[in-house]
Amino acid sequence: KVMKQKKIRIIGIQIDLGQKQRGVNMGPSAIRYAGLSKKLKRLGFELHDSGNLFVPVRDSLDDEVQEHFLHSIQQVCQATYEAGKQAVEEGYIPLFLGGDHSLAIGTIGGVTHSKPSGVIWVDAHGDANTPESSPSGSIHGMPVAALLGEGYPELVNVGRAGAKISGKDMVMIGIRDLDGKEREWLRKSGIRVYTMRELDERGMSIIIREALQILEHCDRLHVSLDMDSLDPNVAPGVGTPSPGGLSYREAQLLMEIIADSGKLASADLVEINPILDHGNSTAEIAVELIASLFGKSIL
Ligand code: 6HN
Ligand code: MN
Ligand code: MN
Ligand code: MN
Repeated sequence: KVMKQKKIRIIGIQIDLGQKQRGVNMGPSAIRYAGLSKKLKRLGFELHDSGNLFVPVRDSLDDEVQEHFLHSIQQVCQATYEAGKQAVEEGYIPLFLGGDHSLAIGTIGGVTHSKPSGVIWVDAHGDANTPESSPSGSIHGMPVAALLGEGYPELVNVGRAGAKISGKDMVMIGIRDLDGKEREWLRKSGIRVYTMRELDERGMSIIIREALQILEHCDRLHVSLDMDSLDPNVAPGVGTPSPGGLSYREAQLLMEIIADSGKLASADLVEINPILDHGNSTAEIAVELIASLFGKSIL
């Protein structure tokens, strides 16, 4: 199957407010520097890089530290929502470059504004904490709960009131690091969670085909790719590394099989921290994965 849409809009979001490490705000630059536009153009896409959305500089927000930057994250997610909604309405596939994963509250909200979408969440983590369950307080650990209607009302109600998706419209792949209450919440959420254990036992090919079957009722798919889903030996430039992750080949196969579905309609590429990277290797791998997600094939 071939993708129907041939126009991509790149939207950079230099947000580092959802977590504690410095440097993840440099992600959009690192990804562009790694040659994203050129690779996607070579695949025959029309490309529109809309630049970066406004994100306040962390050092200018000392008064928000106690509140985990909730107010500014809400504002950035609201702007992200609008940008995602507009891109879809104008016939683009939005490709959001992060920044930390808190931005997914805006991206997934925005792309589901007028049409529903299934979500494939690729991550070491569940990102399904609420302010009560979170051990860190960091908002990048909360977007899934917020998208399903739980947690800070300021985040739940970004763009439009209430939940943006339901559990049956989401699958998670690569999961290996959950907090106690987060685990309980996920079990009841209706989200199909493919852990690393299940992946090791059954293999990526079988799992992603099954996941696409679960999302068969969705005409459009959003992929949220957190680069910490990969093993830290492969992708060291991330703020919350977790051992025992996807190999480069597993991640490639995942992207290739999703591309085959012909249903990719939007994507996030998040959590790249160039300060912690070896050279620019994590961004370079990310660009290779995105090319496969957009249909690059070997032969
Ligand atoms: N991410 N579960 C941890 C927390 O602080 O809530 C880690 C979250 C990581 C979030 O990688 O996008
Ligand atoms: Mn994440
Ligand atoms: Mn993660
Ligand atoms: Mn706190």
